[in-house]
Amino acid sequence: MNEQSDNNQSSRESIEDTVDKEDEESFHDLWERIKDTQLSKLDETVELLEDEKILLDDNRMEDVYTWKIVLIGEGAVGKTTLRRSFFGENFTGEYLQTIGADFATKEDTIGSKNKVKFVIWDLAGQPRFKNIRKVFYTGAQGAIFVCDLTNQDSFNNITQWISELWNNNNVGPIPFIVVGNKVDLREEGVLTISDKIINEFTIKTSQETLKRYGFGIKSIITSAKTGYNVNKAFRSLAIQLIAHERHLAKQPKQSERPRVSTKDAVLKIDSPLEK
Ligand code: G3D
Ligand code: MG
Repeated sequence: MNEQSDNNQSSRESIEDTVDKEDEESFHDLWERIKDTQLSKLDETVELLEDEKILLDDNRMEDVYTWKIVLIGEGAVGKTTLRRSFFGENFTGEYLQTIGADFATKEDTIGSKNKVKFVIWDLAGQPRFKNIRKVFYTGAQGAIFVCDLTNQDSFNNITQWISELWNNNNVGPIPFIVVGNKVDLREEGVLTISDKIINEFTIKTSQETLKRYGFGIKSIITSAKTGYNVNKAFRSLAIQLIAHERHLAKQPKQSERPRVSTKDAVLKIDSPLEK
C-alpha cells in the first residue's frame, strides 16, 4: 500500500468519492443545525465533568471493557505516529492485508475499577472503497479524529468523517475524540488552527450528544512527535466510552426498542437551546 500517494489525494476528494450522498447527511446535518447557536448554556458541559468524577470515584464492582477504536482523519495528520507513540517501541500488531489496516491492543485502567482494552485500527490509506470502509468501521465503538493543527483543511471535513463513521459502524452514534496534533510546531512559530475553533465544535456537539446518547465530545491538543498528551487522549476517550456504555445499559434492550436508522435518530434531535 503506497501511503504517500494516498496522502497526496485531495482531502475532499478522498471522502466525497466514497460517501453516499444520503449517508453523508446525518452528523453533518446535526452540526449544520447547531453551529450558529450561542455558547451561552454550558450546563451539559458541567454535567460531563461531573460524569468523569463519578467514573473515577464510584463504588461499582470491577468493570472490564474491550473496544474497537478507529483512527480517522485526512492523510499525513499523524494518525500512525500517534498510534506508535501510544503503543511505544514494543508495538506488536497485526496487518490486515486485504484492507491495508493495522490493529493492535493495549490495556489500561481508568479510575480504580475499570479495566479497558483498546483495539486500535489504523488504515494505511483512506477508506476510499466501500468494502474497505465496511471492514474498517464495522463494530467500531469509538474513534479518534485526528487533525493537523498546521493544516486548516484537515479540520474542515470533520463532519463528513463522523458521518461516515456513524453510518458505517452498524451501531450508529458512538463517542469520538478530536485530537489537534503537531502542537510542537506552534513552538516553532508555525501558524496553527486555534484551540477556540476546535473547542467550540466539541462543546456544542457535546451539548447534543450528552443529552441524546450519554457521551460527550472532548478535544485535546497533542504532539505525536514528543508524546505530549498522547496517553491522555486515549484515556479521555475511554471515559466517554464508559459513560456511553453505562447510558446504553440503562436503555431498554435493543429488541424492545423501535428500530431507527442513524439518520432518523439524528434528524429527530431538537436543539437544547431552543427549549
Ligand atoms: P497519517 O498516518 O495520518 O497519514 P503519519 O500520518 O503518522 O504518517 O505522519 C505524517 C507526517 O507527520 C510524518 O512525517 C510524521 O513524522 C509527522 N508527524 C506526525 N505527528 C507529528 C507531530 O506531532 N509533530 C510533528 N512535527 N510531526 C508529526 P514524515 O516526514 O515522516 O512524512
Ligand atoms: Mg498512517
